[in-house]
Amino acid sequence: MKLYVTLTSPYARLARAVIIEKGLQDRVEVIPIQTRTPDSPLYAINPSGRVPTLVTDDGTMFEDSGLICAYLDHLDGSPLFEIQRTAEGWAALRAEVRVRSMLDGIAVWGRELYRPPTERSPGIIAHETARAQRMAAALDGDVAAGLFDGPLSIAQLLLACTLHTREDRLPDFQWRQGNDHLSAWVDRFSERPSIQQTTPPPHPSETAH
Ligand SMILES: N[C@@H](CCC(=O)N[C@@H](CS)C(=O)NCC(=O)O)C(=O)O
Repeated sequence: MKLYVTLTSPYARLARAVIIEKGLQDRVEVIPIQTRTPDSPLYAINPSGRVPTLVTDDGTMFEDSGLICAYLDHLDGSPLFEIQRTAEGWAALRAEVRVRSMLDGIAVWGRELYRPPTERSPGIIAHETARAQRMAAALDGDVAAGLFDGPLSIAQLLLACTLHTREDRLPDFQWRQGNDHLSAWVDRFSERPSIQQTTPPPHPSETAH
């Protein structure tokens, strides 16, 4: 099957990390594709034009990193990332949603920077900057409370995919400042091969996303 990605998308990075964690490299071909252009070849595959997009061997298309990761996790019949609806499970799901919520805001912020400087909205940038800082502080508390310890989870992978080398693309996001638990956790967790091997290429210019 084929996974369409950009090498800079943190959502696609999560799916790439899950492929590595699950040892699915022989079953899933990762294909970088151009997004956000009028003639992106992705539109013929997925009308949303978003990555990650997965196309299975029978031509079925999946989008959304959460759904794709769940599908990939079940391919071998022994899912690693299933969360039971227990008290602990709800805590894990809440942590995962918090990371995704921070990432969704960072993605909006990054998109503003992708525009030519004269088309950027200072209001949106200020709103997303403040949101991201609040979320980083909240996640620092979650890490300190042990919510990102324990068995490997999608929440852990997504947190690392969101913050590892984020300074490179979003230097104004001071997520380490005052967030020592979060900062140390990301550095430690990012030593995993699935995070190292999915590191985005270096940022070519201030405006790329
Ligand atoms: N909820 C989606 C979000 C995916 C997403 O927004 N991907 C961005 C890249 S970070 C994208 O493909 N953007 C292309 C576009 O907006 O046309 C997921 O979890 O996969």
